[in-house]
Formats: sequence, C-alpha cells, structure tokens
Amino acid sequence: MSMRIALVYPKWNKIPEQTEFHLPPHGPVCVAAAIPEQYEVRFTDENVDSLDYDWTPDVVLLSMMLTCQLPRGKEIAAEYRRRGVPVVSGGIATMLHAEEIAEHVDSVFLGEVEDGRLAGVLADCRQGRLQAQYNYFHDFPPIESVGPARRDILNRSRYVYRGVKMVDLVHASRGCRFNCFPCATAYLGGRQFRPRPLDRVVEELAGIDNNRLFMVDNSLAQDKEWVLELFAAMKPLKKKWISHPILDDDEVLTAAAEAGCWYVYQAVFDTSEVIRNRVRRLKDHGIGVEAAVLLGPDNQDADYIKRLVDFLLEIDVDMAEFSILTPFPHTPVTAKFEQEGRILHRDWRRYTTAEVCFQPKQMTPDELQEMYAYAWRTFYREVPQPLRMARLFSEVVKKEMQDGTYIPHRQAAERRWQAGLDR
Ligand code: B12
Ligand code: SF4
Repeated sequence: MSMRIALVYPKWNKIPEQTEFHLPPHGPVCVAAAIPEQYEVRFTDENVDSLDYDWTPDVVLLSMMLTCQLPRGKEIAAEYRRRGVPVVSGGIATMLHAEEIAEHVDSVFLGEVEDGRLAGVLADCRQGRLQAQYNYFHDFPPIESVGPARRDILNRSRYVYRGVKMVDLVHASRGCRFNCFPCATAYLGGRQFRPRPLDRVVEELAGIDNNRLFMVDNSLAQDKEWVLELFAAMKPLKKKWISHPILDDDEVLTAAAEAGCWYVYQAVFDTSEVIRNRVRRLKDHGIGVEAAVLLGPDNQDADYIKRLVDFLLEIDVDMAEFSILTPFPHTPVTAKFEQEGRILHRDWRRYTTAEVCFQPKQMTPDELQEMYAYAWRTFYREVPQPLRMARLFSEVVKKEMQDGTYIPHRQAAERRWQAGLDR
C-alpha cells in the first residue's frame, strides 16, 4: 500500500548581518533516502517555499536542525494535527529538545534513520500503531548503511543566489571526538568518529550534479590517515568544496588543496601566533579562510573583541562570521551557565546567535550586543561583504578554469534545458 508523506523543514530566522542566501538542507535529503521507494514524498523547505496545506498527506515528517526552528515546527505540527494528520518529529533540534517537542507531535524519533529504522516507523504508521517515541539515541545504525542522499526532492531553482547555483551538502563522516564548550555535537554524536566507507562517499560525490560542494563533516581534523585517504579518493573527481576545519598539517593541507578544497570555516578564538600561522598556512596552500568568531566567552571584554577584529583584518582572512555565544541545550557551556544562573530567557526564536541570551561575565548584555554589531560593521567597513564574497567566488572560478571544470552560466543553463529539467 502506498503512503503520502510530507517532509517539512520549518523556517528559521536568518542572521540579519549575513548575506541572505539559502543552502539546500542536508538532514531532510538523508531522511528521504531512507523512505521506501513506493511511498510518495513531497518536501517543503519553508525557508524558500510555502507549505501547501491543501495537499493532505498520510503522515508528516518534521525535520528540525536548529533550536530556533522549534517554535515554527510546533505551529506546523498543530496545523496538520488539527487536520487529523499524524506528525513525526526528528532531527538535531528534536534530539536537543525531545521532552518539549513530544508535547506537540504524535511521535518523536531520536537518532539516525538508516538501516530500515524510518521504514519501520512508516510501517507502524500505516498500520495505525505509531509509537510515541522511537529511541535510537546513541544507538547508531552501521555507518555502511548511509547511502547517497536523495537530492531529487529539492526544489533546485530556489537554491540560487544572483544567478549562481548554491553548493550541495554532503558528508563523509558522522560524529566528533572533540567536546568544545559551545557545541552540542559531542552530545549528539556520542564522541564517536564514524567515517563512511570511502567507496560509498566517492559514489555519492560522483553522482551529485554540482561541481561545488560543502563537506558538512563536523571536523576534518579527527584522523590524519583517514583524511589523507579521503582527499586522495576525492582528487580525481575535481570537485571544489568548502568545509569545517581541516587538520593543520602540511601534508594534509597539500592533499586537501589537490582534492579541490576552496575555503574552510576556521574558528578564530584568540589573537595568538597559532591562529596567525594556521591562517597563513591555509592561504599558502591556496585555501581561502572564513573566520568563525564566537563573541561573549568569559575571557572576553569589549577591548578583547576590538583587538580580535583588528587581528582578523591584519591576518587578512577572506570573510568573517561573528556569532554570539548562545546557551543551546546539551552543550558544556549551558551546564555551566545554568549552574551560575546566567541564562536570561528560553525564547527559542531568539536563539539564533545574533542575540545575547545570557549574562556575559565582563560586559552587560547590551554591551555584548553592541560589540557584536561593532564586529560586523568594522570587519566589513572597507571591503564590504558582497565584494569579499565575489573575491572568494573568483578563486573557485580560477581553480575550475585551471582544471577544465568551469561551466559558464549560460552553458550550464543550456545543459539543464537540454536535459528537460527546467520544464
Ligand atoms: C551542516 C550544519 C550547518 C549548515 C546547514 C546547512 C543546511 N542548509 O542544512 C550551516 C553551515 C548553514 C549551519 C548554520 C548554522 N548552524 Co549548524 N550545523 C551543521 C552540522 C555541522 C551538521 C548538520 C548535518 O547536516 N548533519 C548531517 C545530517 C545527515 O544529520 P542530521 O541532520 O542529524 O539528520 C539525521 C537525523 O537527525 C535524522 N533526522 C533528521 N531529520 C529528521 C526528521 C525525521 C522525521 C526523522 C524521523 C529523522 C530525522 O536522520 C538524519 C539521517 O540519519 C551540525 C552539527 C551536527 N553534528 O549535527 C551543526 C549544528 C546543527 N549547527 C548549529 C549552529 C549553532 C548553527 C548556527 C546557528 C551557527 C552560526 N552562528 O552560524 C548557524 C545557523 C545560523 C542562522 N540562524 O542562520 C548547532 C545547533 C545549535 C542549536 N541547538 O540550534 C549544531 C548542532 C552544531 C553545534 N554548534 O552544536 N549549520
Ligand atoms: S566545535 Fe567542531 S570540533 Fe568542537 S566538538 Fe563541535 S563539531 Fe567537534
């Protein structure tokens, strides 16, 4: 028997200071890959399309990644439940807010969907015996069962910015063995690094109709031997990619550049020589740097933040993204702030990292908010964000022209038209 499934990714508030573009979400395309083929799936990313409540599915799969998606997720669940449609919620934010979301949906799924787990939930639903909770938390499916994501569910035309197709997201590993203080990944991933078999990764990469990718692995600094093997396997594909931090090692960086690394998000937390040298080494290898800068930890005051911004300009990072430290559930920093009574509110809509939600140690909340605005303003004063992005973009075009993978926009549009995809 067939089933109609609405897979929904609720809208979230983008950070106002960032350029407004949308990346194709990654959780939902992995969820879709685990839905048995005979079922009909309609996906809505509310960030780019509105929901069509006139189409009544048999079940709604709500996928939430961020805490700030939660309030909207609850509204969507209420709307469908009012129409008698059961709602199953899953994803990172569901795991981080499991008890709270359970009150608003019919079923909460904790964990990863592969290895027949989601198929089991859907079978239960079809037979009218959906359980209130499916708990696979830290009970991971075999990593070999993670197959290629189903990117065909995406409304591709929506993920374009000024005529440029956005990167596609892909992951070669799950988990993270580190436990950084503002991060929930250790809680979610159980600190177990779980690399996918390389032949499966290569199969997936080769099948993506996009030369530009974002490797969303938590960290490519967890296992030297493995990243070297990964980069060697990626090299012949000539893809160009962005990633979270890569191991700071000359052999690894050389291999990353040869495998098509375009730029990395590099955490910049102080003005040390370690950071200066790391950024220089990345640039020496032809890899761009977007600094990820957290504002508000206890060691920072207003002067510290001013020095940090000057330092970013001095070491000449290509871009910078400033975030206010935010007490997300199940992070080491939240445990500390809770104990110290420093959390100001739990209005999840405002947990975007653009607003102060805790009492900083060396500043008032207003001062930190002002220093956040100062950081964005000052860093982008002389070379504004669109210009810096255009420069970074020209780097990938250069790399593509060198290895013959550059497709001029018109040519790409023609190819799509020929393939009948634009009809
Ligand atoms: C990729 C990523 C991003 C990408 C997302 C791009 C996109 N469009 O999807 C980008 C770079 C844009 C991003 C941005 C941010 N991110 Co982010 N991101 C991640 C990261 C590294 C991986 C997520 C991922 O794709 N995983 C791989 C997929 C396959 O796994 P998954 O989503 O868990 O899905 C599986 C299961 O959960 C389940 N599942 C998922 N959905 C559903 C639904 C149902 C019904 C079911 C049954 C199952 C199910 O099945 C899937 C397959 O097994 C996570 C860390 C992590 N380890 O998860 C942080 C993470 C989600 N991000 C985080 C943060 C803080 C941010 C930012 C706020 C940071 C910042 N200041 O810039 C911004 C958002 C800013 C904004 N408001 O605009 C936090 C979340 C904190 C929170 N509680 O909100 C995380 C957890 C990292 C951390 N620091 O702790 N991020
Ligand atoms: S910040 Fe990055 S390296 Fe640190 S625990 Fe989170 S995912 Fe791992």
